[in-house]
Amino acid sequence: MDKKAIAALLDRIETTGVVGPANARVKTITRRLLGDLMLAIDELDISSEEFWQGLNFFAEAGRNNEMGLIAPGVGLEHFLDLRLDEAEAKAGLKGGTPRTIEGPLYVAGAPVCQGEARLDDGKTAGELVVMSGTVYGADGKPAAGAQVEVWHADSHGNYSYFDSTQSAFNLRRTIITDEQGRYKFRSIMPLGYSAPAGGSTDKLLKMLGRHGTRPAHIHFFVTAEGHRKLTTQINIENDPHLWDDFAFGTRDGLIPPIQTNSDPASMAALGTDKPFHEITFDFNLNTAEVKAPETDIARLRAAA
Ligand code: MBD
Ligand code: FE
Repeated sequence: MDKKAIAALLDRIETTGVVGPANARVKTITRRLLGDLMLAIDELDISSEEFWQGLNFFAEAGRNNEMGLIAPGVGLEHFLDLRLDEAEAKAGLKGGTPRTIEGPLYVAGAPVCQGEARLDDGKTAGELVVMSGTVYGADGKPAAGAQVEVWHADSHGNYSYFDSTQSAFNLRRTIITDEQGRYKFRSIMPLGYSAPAGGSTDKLLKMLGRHGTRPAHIHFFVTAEGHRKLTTQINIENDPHLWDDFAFGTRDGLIPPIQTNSDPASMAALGTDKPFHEITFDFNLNTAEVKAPETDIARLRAAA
């Protein structure tokens, strides 16, 4: 198709039916994305049938509430991380715990605990895990009173709230670090999440010949006064999908070693007669005094 005809149509779309001032940003983005789509339709010779199938795919994904799952599944959420990394590097930021995708399964309003927390409700089956560490500020000193929001899946890969069989805020807490900047929690070992079978994400991934499974992981938001918000995860080492994550969340520096503790006194203190898993992981935050895009990202999130 004649590129000039596309440009002329885009001009006409912009100027037709104007009844008031436009949002300039929305206008720019709309023109660009529409134009790129028209070019793609033309150059890939996308048929009318394919066009309507595509449109209905997104409509269905919206009805299924899976748009937030398709974004990480096609690598777009990781792309946003890579862009932020580059912006921070350009702004001169060095070090700090690597960020990785938030994903669509955070729920605001989890119970707040001081220093320590138990994440599981005691009814959720799974191997016991104890995770602890220190939050360090940009000055290298422990950050007391920092907020560690943690959430993860159960041993079937399901998240409370989205899985209505789990109790409210199961495997979700907000932990405030103690005077030494430390946090600690006990929970149960998660399993990697999989995109719901038969859903929009699953359908797309199947057509791409890909699976929709993540390796086991634990999510964190770490916030402290004067620091950039850190969105990250740790992975459970040795998961078969560790470097085969459909959502591209695994990163070097986010795979702590996991120890097995079979000390009888430690086991007894936790009320278990089985050895348990121990993870130590520190978070290093960056200063807010930097000219880089905001990391406390506003987006629609679930709230109980
Ligand atoms: C998850 O648990 C997740 O973390 C992401 C990024 C996408 C889907 C499910
Ligand atoms: Fe997750």
